[in-house]
Order: sequence, then C-alpha cells, then structure tokens
Amino acid sequence: MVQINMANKEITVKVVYYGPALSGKTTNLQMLHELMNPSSRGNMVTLDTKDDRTLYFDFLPIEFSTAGGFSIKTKLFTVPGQVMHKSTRKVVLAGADAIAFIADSQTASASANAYSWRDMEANLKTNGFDFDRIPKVVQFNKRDMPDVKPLQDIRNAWKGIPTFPAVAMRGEGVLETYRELMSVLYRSLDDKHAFATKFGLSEEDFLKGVMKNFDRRAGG
Ligand SMILES: Nc1nc2c(ncn2[C@@H]2O[C@H](COP(=O)(O)OP(=O)(O)O)[C@@H](O)[C@H]2O)c(=O)[nH]1
Ligand SMILES: [Mg+2]
Repeated sequence: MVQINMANKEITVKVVYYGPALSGKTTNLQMLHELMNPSSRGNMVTLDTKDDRTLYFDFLPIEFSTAGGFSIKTKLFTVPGQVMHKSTRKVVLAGADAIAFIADSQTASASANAYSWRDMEANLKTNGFDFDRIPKVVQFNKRDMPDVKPLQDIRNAWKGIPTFPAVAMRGEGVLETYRELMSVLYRSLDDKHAFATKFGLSEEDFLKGVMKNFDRRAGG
C-alpha cells in the first residue's frame, strides 16, 4: 500500500511481478537491474525456491527523484509460481499498488497462465482488493520459442489491459513493460490521491524520473 510522506516529499510504492512458475519473473527483475545505471541501482535480493518450507521471493528496490523534488521509492517483488507456494504469493501480493503479470507465450503454457491469473484474482479478493481497479500490465514472454501463441490472438483476448511481447532473457520488452506498469500505477495513484493537483506531480515528471535510472548517458 502506497505510503506518502509529504514532509519529506517521499512516496513509497509496492509493485509485484506475478505469474506461473518459470515464466520469466525473476529474469525481468534481473534484466531491469542490469539495465539500470550502476550509480543508481540498489542490490537485488534473489532467494531460490528449493526448500518449500520457507517464504521465497525476489526483491529489487528502485529509487528515483522527480524534477519537483519528490523521492519515489519503488519496491519490486516477484512471487514464486509453483502451485504449492500459494500462501507465499498471498503474502507477497498484499499491499501491491500495481501488478505485472508475466505469462509464458508457449501454447503449452496456456492453462498454467490461466490458472495463475485466477489464483492472482482470488488472492487479491481475499486480501480485500477490488481486482478490476488494481493497475495491471501483462507481458507475453519467451517470444523466441518455436510454438507460441500469435500476438494478434493475445491482443484480442486481453482487450483493456496493456500487453507486451518480450524475450526477457535478452532484455527485450522488459523496460517497455516496466514503463507502462509505472504509467498505469501513476494514473491509479493520481485518481486516489490527486498527485497532479495536490502535489504538483505530473505523469510526465513521474515517468521521466522512472526512466532516468535507465539512461546510461546521464548516470555514467
Ligand atoms: N527461451 C526463453 N527463456 C527464458 C526467457 N526468459 C526467461 N527464460 C528462462 O526461463 C527460465 C525461468 O525463468 P525465471 O525468470 O527464473 O522464471 P520465474 O519462475 O518466473 O522467476 C530460466 O531458465 C530463464 O533463463 C525468454 O524470453 N526466452
Ligand atoms: Mg523466480
């Protein structure tokens, strides 16, 4: 759940990468980390899912500032996709301000994607969230694989939710997905907290701040 500290002009948000096992959630975070300016990136925490008795997730903090002097702290998490980690997913998902759903484009993964989407919906609802109102983007990863669902079918099926093709392993589509995620996040926060009118924080400023972290010329 977003935390707003007006005295320090500090905003903290939580973003979750959700999806079935092995769809590329961890890879997305690793690539974001790699694409970031060395000078502005924090440490990524990756915990393996070999022992199913503990809570596991990945965590990547991304911090940026806006022209208006706001400091935005973004906490990125991934959930473990394996069916048995349901309770972990529910905990990680709690308080999410926006979600990137990472689907596996391979036709053989269609039912795993659908299962994970329903699991996400159920988890959000038991956490008391309005599923339709939480900002979401969908990434169709692994476009490099031979037997993938055609992009046109995907776009027809996901009307109303932004979808992005990706080959996360090569970094393709990773930043596009993240930028749109931050854009839908901004609009949802602006709806609830009037960022633009009350705080003078525009979407353009917000996204400029987001993308500054990935401009290697600026940070060195
Ligand atoms: N072919 C292909 N493999 C990928 C791609 N993205 C990730 N992978 C691989 O898929 C496997 C699972 O990725 P991972 O990020 O750990 O999935 P997670 O379970 O969703 O976190 C790893 O072996 C990755 O290298 C991609 O775009 N194409
Ligand atoms: Mg993972």
